[in-house]
Amino acid sequence: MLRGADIVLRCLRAEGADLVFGYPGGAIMPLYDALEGSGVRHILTRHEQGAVFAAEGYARITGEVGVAIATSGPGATNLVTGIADAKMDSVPLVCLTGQVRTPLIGTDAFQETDVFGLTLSLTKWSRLVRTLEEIPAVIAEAFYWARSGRPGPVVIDLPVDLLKAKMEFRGPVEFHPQPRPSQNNAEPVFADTAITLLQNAKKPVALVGAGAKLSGAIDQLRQLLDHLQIPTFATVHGLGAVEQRAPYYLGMVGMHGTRAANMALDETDLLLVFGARLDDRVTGDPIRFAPNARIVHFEIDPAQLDRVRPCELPVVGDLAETIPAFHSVLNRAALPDWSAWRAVACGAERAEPDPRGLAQPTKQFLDELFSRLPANNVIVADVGQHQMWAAQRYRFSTPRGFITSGGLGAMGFALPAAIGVQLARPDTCVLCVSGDGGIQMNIQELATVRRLGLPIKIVIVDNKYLGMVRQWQQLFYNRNYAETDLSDNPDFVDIAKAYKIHAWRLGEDALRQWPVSQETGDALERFLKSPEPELLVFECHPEANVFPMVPAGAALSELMLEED
Ligand SMILES: Cc1ncc(C[n+]2csc(CCOP(=O)(O)OP(=O)(O)O)c2C)c(N)n1
Ligand SMILES: [Mg+2]
Repeated sequence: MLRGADIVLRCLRAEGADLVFGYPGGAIMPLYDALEGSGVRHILTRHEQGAVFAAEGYARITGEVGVAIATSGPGATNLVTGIADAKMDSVPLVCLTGQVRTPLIGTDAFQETDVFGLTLSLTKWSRLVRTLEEIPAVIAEAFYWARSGRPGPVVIDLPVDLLKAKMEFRGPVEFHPQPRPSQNNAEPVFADTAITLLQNAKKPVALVGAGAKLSGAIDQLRQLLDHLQIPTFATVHGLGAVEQRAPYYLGMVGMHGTRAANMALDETDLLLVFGARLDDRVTGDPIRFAPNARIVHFEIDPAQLDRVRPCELPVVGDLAETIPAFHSVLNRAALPDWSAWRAVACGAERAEPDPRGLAQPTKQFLDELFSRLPANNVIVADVGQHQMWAAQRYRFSTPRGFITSGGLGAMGFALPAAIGVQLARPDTCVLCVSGDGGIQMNIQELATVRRLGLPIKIVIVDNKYLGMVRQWQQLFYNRNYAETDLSDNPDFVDIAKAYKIHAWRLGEDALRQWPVSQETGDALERFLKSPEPELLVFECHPEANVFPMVPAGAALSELMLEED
């Protein structure tokens, strides 16, 4: 005979979830009572939002399901932002929430919230558990939906009486969904259409999104791109998927993408999309998006197709299967010579100029820092200007090496996510790049970092503003910097010290000398190599901006370049 709580933990282990993140409270106490000896390692964060972001960090780096646990009511509501984030960025996540006793459900009991209803539109699947007996099947199904197809978050709401009740446990079960007719692309039609489209294309391009890394089809994708040799660019979540040194690679596309990538996307007549949903940060004004392009869309989630306009050839399925199928079709056909187009799109005239303007020292600082990272590194960025600068300066070919809240854009993501990443990859150099605004949204997780002794390297790009919002105020709201001034920031070095984390400060002046002085170089080297947690406050010019920039609602061709 086992308690419901013991059964939950046994089932978690059966799913491979032996590292979980959470925060206890009344309705989930039986689960915490059962933790010891269960074989499940629980990481206590200092806020449930920290737990869910840490679980996401773990899931984003490993591709495995992340698990977050919270109590009912306020514990559960604190998970909501992370659930929404996981949905937007296709992160496999199982959230376990405690619930009030079954007979009290619906009575406005103490700490009762309708978590099921609250998260319905944010989850792939969710369940309020009603009987003890169904627990093994519910957990198996939850993990199945979290990781299957386009991954995403699920919620299991567990009434406390069921966690305490006992039953005979016959072991974990497996979930097998009803077989559905497959959406296989009928091979002959697919092959004919694909070949015709490519043979008629004069300016083809490839756009790589998160789906490329989620499918694990990196080698297959790189082989295909090497074969095609067409101008290629990535979304923020596609960074690292394409070999950086490939001569046809143009970097990031979209609102803060490179000029070359945005111009090629504006001019193309055939757009191959690999696992990207084409949201407005990538398309600019959807009406004027890639006006001459026919679209071939490789995508696992049919709901993402035809968002901007109908695509000529939808290729629905796991990219690990559809890319090789497409490649073998191409091997049968003679492709046009696109070298002249490639020379224009990838030519020196469109190359990125060296950093200049007020953001120059910050960009150089990031270049200097990134160039000193060991090959085995992961960058976890928060949300704002620093995030876009980090994405722009990212030069690695590691598919899961740049982690950020892209779809939801949730400030406060980076520090707790870095905790999940570092726990999953103890030997990796994890660099957390945050803003002075975002760090304060989950700064309490410095306690978690310290307690676990995680050697995370935290950089705060301190511009004393909610910089990204201030940039929009400067450019589009007549410099009315309403409520974005953070000049009364606390001293982050002192704060880190209070958490017993070594911290130091670097001014822009250190970057005016180029290359940097021996002293600065040594200090950065020590920072990155330290076996302990470290925090560095980089003082960024308050009015530095992120360029290039496609203003919201503008076409990609209306890109604003660096101010002089
Ligand atoms: C939770 C949350 N609240 C508000 C926003 C809106 N927002 C986007 S960027 C930004 C400014 C971030 O400031 P900071 O962390 O200092 O980064 P910076 O842009 O200055 O580099 C804000 C407020 C958001 N993305 N997430
Ligand atoms: Mg800031």
